[in-house]
Amino acid sequence: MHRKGFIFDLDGVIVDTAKYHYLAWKHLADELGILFTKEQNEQFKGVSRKRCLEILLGWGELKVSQSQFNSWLAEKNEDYLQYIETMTASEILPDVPKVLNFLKEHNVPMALGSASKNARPILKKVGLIPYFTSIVDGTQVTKAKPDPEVFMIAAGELKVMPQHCIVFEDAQAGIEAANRAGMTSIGIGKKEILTEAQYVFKDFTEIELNFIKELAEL
Ligand code: B16
Ligand code: MG
Repeated sequence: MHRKGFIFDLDGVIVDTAKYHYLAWKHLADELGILFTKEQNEQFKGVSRKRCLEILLGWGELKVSQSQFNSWLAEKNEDYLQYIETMTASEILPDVPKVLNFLKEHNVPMALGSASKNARPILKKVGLIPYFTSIVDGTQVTKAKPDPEVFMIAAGELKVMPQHCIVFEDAQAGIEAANRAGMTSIGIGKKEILTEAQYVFKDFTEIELNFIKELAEL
């Protein structure tokens, strides 16, 4: 059994579904007459669907019944599902397969640690299910990032100690979750935003396999 384990966030790390989340939230926001910009969408990254709607309604200063809330939540998701319906492997972010294949070839266990309840269907669409020993998604997690729960469950399923896990994340909340779990945190995105990450790369094209090899202690 390998000592090290790798955990990947989904949206913004493996695939760019943030653009689809944005379009679906924008559609609902327009319908409700609430201003919603791409900058505001940044605050939704890594945040659960329910929490996103609470934030959106807060911006619009709207107070609604539970049943209305649930119906908007469902509407947003149905819209989002239409976008992801047409996803293919071509939407896997550049050089992600390079890293996944390398780790797979060396039998290093990998997990998915995502806040999304749609993580499994997305992984299926892009053909990446076979890479992961464990898939932990929004359906299994009770405490959202920055709580470390999602990554702790993943480490447990990989049977790797948290301090021997390496997490790839694009959201501030996700980096905080990884740090709180005592894991190595690797930010994918902007250094100015992911200030708490131990390492930051713009994307996977900047990551050399030698670096992965070192992290995996191969
Ligand atoms: P869903 P990640 C997160 O996925 C997204 O970053 C976030 O924008 C989204 O609201 C959340 O999943 C919930 O997604 O509505 O599909 O359950 O980045 O943790 O992979
Ligand atoms: Mg993400």
